[in-house]
Amino acid sequence: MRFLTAGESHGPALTGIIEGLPAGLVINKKYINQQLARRQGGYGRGKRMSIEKDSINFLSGVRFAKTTGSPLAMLLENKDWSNWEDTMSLFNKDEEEKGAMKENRRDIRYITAPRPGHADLPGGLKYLHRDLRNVLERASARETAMRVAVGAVASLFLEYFGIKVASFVNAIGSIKAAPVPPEWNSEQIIGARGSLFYSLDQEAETLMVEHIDYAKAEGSSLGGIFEVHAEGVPAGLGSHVHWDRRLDGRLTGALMSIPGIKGVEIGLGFEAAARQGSEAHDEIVLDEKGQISRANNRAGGLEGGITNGQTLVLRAAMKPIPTLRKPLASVDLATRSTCSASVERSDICAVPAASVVGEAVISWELARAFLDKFSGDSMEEIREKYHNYQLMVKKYLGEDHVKN
Ligand code: EPS
Repeated sequence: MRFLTAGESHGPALTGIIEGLPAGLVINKKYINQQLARRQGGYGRGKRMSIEKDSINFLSGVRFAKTTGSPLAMLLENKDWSNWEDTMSLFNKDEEEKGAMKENRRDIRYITAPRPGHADLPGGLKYLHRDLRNVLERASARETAMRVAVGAVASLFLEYFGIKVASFVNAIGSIKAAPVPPEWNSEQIIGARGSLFYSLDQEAETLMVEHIDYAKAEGSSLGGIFEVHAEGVPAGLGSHVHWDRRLDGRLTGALMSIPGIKGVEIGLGFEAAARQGSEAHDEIVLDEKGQISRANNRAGGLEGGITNGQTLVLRAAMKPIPTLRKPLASVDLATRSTCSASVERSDICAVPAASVVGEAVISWELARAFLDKFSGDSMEEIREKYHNYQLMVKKYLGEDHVKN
């Protein structure tokens, strides 16, 4: 299963195609739109979010609300496009100008002063773009809206097999929320969704609001940390046998691919480096029912690149958004003179939104790993393979006397 997205932040629309989805998956549009609305929320977002009201359109691959097995094509319109038709014209204006930037063209918003921390300069160097808008339009986190739609389809697939993925915010800048125990279940975590920062600590959120307001007044921005849990994941997804089959690499790679993410952890993460071995692992024990279990979940549900049946716990750190109203120093590439970096409309903080994207990318990678193991072209075929494997695992663990 794979997906592609296309679309610029201020172009007409974002598009996404998922190929390899099994037939027979029920597509719940309302659920997908709820996830899109969550991505638009969170305290600290900019004006763009009041322009857009993301709502998914399906173009193919679904019939009577069920997938057919053919590629699923989705479209998200950019309402803001009507304000950008000149600057982002697909043909007319650019063709007229033959690629040259004319200063007298005031209606076209060219960018030549790269923002430190954004893709502007490296993207300009790589593609030899003189107008850095060609870079930022695609580097913009607007693209993550389609990834949330794709991830929501993946989570509909996972929920069918009892797997739930949920996220929450545990820090905005230097303000930390109280830690959440690794055994917290998804229902408790989903309780974070209604709050300003999607965190589980209302007291910390009061301080987070002040922190954002201060950063805004300073013309600055803030990053933070979010956490993703996946519950009900069977043991045996991923593999230790080859580097690119290790699921921890795939999951963390997916999180790192979200714009602004600079660090990722699984389970204890960086803290494990400071602990002794005796304090860093999860002892294998027999629980009160006599079943093989684990004393805790420091590994975050992954050992040897394979899921071990415990809840997956991943964390990601997002840097502050690089667009600053009080901009950092830059050099204008058109004039080679020192200047202030360009200022675009932006967010002060998008960590709550990133937590929703995190949930989406983890759902996607888990659905892929699930299909790697229980591959099939229809939901029925996959369900049967999964069911058989569950019986085999019970037998392997000597629990086959337990009624299924
Ligand atoms: C975003 C859309 C963008 C930004 C933001 C995230 O819209 P616009 O550029 O029109 O304001 O609000 O993107 C960035 C901060 C960035 O650096 O790319 C979105 O839909 O998430």
